[in-house]
Amino acid sequence: MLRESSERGAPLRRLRIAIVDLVTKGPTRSLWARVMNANFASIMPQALAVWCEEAGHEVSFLCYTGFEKLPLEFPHKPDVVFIGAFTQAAQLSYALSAMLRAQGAVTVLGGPHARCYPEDACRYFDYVLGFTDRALVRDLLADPRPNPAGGVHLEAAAQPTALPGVRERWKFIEPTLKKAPAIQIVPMLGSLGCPYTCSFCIDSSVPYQPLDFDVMKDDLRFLQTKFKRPRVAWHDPNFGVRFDDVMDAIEEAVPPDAIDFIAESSLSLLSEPHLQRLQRNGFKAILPGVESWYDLGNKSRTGKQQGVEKVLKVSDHVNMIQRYIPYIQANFVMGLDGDSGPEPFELTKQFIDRSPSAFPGYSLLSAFGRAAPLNLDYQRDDRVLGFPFHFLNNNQALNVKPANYEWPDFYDHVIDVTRPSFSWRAIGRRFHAIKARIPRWMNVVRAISSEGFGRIRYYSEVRRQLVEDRMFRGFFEGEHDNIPRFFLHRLQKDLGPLWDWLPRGAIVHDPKAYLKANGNAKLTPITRVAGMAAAR
Ligand code: B12
Ligand code: SF4
Repeated sequence: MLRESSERGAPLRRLRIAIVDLVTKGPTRSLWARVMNANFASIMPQALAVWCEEAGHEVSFLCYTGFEKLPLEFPHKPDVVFIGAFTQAAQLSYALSAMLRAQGAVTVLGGPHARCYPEDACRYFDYVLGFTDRALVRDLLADPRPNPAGGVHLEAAAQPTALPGVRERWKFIEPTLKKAPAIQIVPMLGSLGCPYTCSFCIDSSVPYQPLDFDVMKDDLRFLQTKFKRPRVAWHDPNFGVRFDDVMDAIEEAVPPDAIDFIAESSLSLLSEPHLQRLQRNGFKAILPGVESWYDLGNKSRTGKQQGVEKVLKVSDHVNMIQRYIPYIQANFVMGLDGDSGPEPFELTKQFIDRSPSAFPGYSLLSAFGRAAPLNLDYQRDDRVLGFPFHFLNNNQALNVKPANYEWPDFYDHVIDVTRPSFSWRAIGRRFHAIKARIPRWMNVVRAISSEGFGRIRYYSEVRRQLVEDRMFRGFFEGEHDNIPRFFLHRLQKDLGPLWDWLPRGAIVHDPKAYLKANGNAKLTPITRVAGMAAAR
């Protein structure tokens, strides 16, 4: 067991540590990705890098945006590699881990995938971390041993109470932002957890906790020394829960409207007086969650109002926000159990018509393993399908069988709402409804890139295969568990040279692992793979 030297606090063994932030799941050429991926980097890998250096280790840091060459290369042969991954990058991370372990490194996975699917990730990593704080990292690095027979799942008792701020993370933020050619956005965090309890959300069971306001103020001042006009994206799950405290801190730290801010906030927090204050302080983009016309009324401040009534209310609210904030993305979840028939989709179209300036962010309902308590119900009802993780990014697969739709009908509706949302008419209306130059062009790029046009093509192809290919449809119906070639080919293409490193069995997972861990399952075998992937 290695121990820290008592004299200088330096570790007995200085480790070479590589930290990889997988912002995306494979190579890309999309214009949107080119402009934005580096701006979607995570805070935790940067925080981890600070902690590792503080503990005396040598750190190399890499943010993978889809434009770097695969397999990734590091300046020195690392002893330990930390990988941060969303579930969509699970297979990429598994292949990387296999390659690095073969080269003698100990591998550690953290991030949303590790939190949602620890059982699966332990099959491919030496360590899998849930909530992570400085003490956990220090303990792990005291004696990082390989665990070839199965990874060790470690987690802190709760979310950390403090994280390194921008000033400390700058060394790792700067090279990441060099990869963003047009606009650079610095990630910041003011709070963790959320007081709301939306049943599908990973933070519905994590207590709300603000982070240190003094660190926040210092970071904002620091950024003014780095950019003429800094841009900051708040990664808080729900920004502004303690609205006055956060605004007081911003106002104390920097002059009004000195920094462009972006935040994800629920409509219930966006009252007119709050918007006036946000505008005064430079907030330029807000991403409220509408989610559904039939559920989650408390979050959008519409109480018991549903259907058309809610559309009118939300639409008026969004149009009011637009008077203060130039860029709005309204988020919707499609496939929730409260929805049935064409009406929810028709209502979304009405909303688009009534609120032409808002960019609609559509997500397909996704049950990310342990993310939300609601997932236990889906698993108990045998409704969760084993789509490869690679497609679980809120838009390429809905991994819960819809309660009230046949699959082709569901996709018809999805296409029916996506098309008019990204038609040239809608693009034009959005463009003219917004005065500010960057937001109006951002919307055009998003619509004509993978998110708009790309998704219409993708959903149309899925819809076609659902009606023409019995085997494809059977997988969606849960009649068999042979993953369709459509998905396998895409996965192979995305992994490129790393495909050969993907361990046997790593394309499939047990969609009921969470339920089984809770000791309440009708046991079914894990998903199998047919055809070419059987070789994995
Ligand atoms: C901010 C945010 C974003 C931002 C910033 C993303 C980023 N790179 O961090 C933006 C808007 C860009 C974004 C995009 C997406 N997001 Co998002 N996002 C969030 C949100 C609201 C907060 C996450 C956060 O930063 N929390 C603060 C950190 C400090 O806490 P934490 O995430 O709990 O992390 C703890 C541990 O997991 C661990 N940890 C985290 N990372 C790492 C890394 C390492 C190496 C280690 C060791 C530990 C570790 O330490 C932390 C402290 O305990 C969450 C929802 C939520 N309420 O949590 C969704 C969430 C993470 N997003 C989600 C998804 C699906 C996406 C998208 C795929 C959506 C899309 N289709 O575009 C993309 C993917 C982007 C990408 N980088 O791959 C899912 C992820 C589910 C999953 N298992 O993959 C979540 C959980 C929302 C949900 N649907 O429930 N997102
Ligand atoms: S308000 Fe947002 S962050 Fe909070 S529980 Fe609901 S979806 Fe999650």
